[in-house]
Amino acid sequence: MDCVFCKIIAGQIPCSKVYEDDNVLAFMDINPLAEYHTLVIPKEHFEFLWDCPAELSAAIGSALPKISRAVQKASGSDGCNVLNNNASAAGQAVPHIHFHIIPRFENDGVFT
Ligand code: DGP
Repeated sequence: MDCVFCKIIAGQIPCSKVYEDDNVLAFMDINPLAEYHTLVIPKEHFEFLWDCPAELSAAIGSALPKISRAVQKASGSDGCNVLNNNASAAGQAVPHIHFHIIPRFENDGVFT
């Protein structure tokens, strides 16, 4: 197993866990673009979003609203970006599906 996120799921690499259910794990990004930048991943390994089965996609989709609300409350942010970089051409560095939840504040300049 050479996937860093699978190692986090297996407990072989520590993380700051913020949410967990049967299918999904969420934890703080090690290289945050903003405080409380959170990653949401399926526990089952798939490299690309377009390979994610419907049931697992539904589990991720069900978790994202509650995790983004928790991130918003913790950070006090005005909004957030929820985004998936799918494949290297789109900026995917870790080959395990993940969604970024990035707190945003008015005029914070994180993304132009
Ligand atoms: P992406 O470019 O979409 O593949 O973003 C990968 C993100 O994963 C990046 O923001 C940093 C984060 N990351 C990489 N390795 C680790 C790790 O070992 N622990 C945690 N918490 N985050 C990691």
